[in-house]
Amino acid sequence: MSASGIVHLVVPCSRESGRIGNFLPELCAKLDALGGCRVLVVEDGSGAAEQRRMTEMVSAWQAQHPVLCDLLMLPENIGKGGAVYEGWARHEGAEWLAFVDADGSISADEVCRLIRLARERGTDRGAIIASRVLMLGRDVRRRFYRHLIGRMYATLVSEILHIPVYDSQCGCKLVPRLDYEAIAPRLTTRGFAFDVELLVALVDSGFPVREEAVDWHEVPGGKVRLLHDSILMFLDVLRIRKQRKEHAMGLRR
Ligand SMILES: Nc1nc2c(ncn2[C@@H]2O[C@H](COP(=O)(O)OP(=O)(O)OP(=O)(O)O)[C@@H](O)[C@H]2O)c(=O)[nH]1
Ligand SMILES: [Mg+2]
Repeated sequence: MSASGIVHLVVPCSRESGRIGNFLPELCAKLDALGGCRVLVVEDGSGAAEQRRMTEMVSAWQAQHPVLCDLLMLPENIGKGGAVYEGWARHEGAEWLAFVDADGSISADEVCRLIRLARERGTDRGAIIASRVLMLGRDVRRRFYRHLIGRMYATLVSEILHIPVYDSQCGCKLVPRLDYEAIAPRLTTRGFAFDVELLVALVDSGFPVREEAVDWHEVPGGKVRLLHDSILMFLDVLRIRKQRKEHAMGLRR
């Protein structure tokens, strides 16, 4: 295990050309300085005009930031999870697979802190996931009703799936590549609930996962339709629970 493991960080983007400029250049500058990281922006099916804008922006930033890879552009929309996994498939041997949301809700400094923490602990001590814990000493700013629905969803996930996770949905996670590769064949969720399935598979396979409280602030322009997507995500959680049972029965047979 290497203390300075290479981090392959995917930034999934769906119509993000309006928001990413406030985050990606700063993130890349900080990761250039940190060293041992690669940033891959994955844009899937947001239309020709949006994809042209993203291509232009990313190639301009690439000229300044060696950390930034060529934009991965996919013709069809495959969901946030689909985009993250497509990006992770291009890991080129990195020790850590990671993603961070494009809107900068988790700052570049916080991303660097999580990477440092993951490296200090080492890949054998497992995944690190960001968690929005409203507590003294942390700065978490989210509109009240979003906080409420988010907490309801997170509590349901934890109760229904019996995993003691506080915040399954926070938009930054780092997973040791070898842990991910061991569970990847059983991951089928490509929408917003993909991280729930990822966590369940890691926990069930005995891989350690640690939540780290982060500073987080809501950035306007999010694409999640609160009620609609929460219902879809809830149905995904029920499906994940069913598939988990089938998987466990398959292992026992
Ligand atoms: N590539 C790709 N990225 C997606 C897709 N859906 C969402 N994303 C990205 O996932 C990240 C999180 O999306 P947001 O719209 O910020 O949603 P959120 O952070 O869960 O929720 P709020 O910001 O609170 O609305 C962003 O980087 C989005 O661009 C998708 O279908 N494809
Ligand atoms: Mg967001």
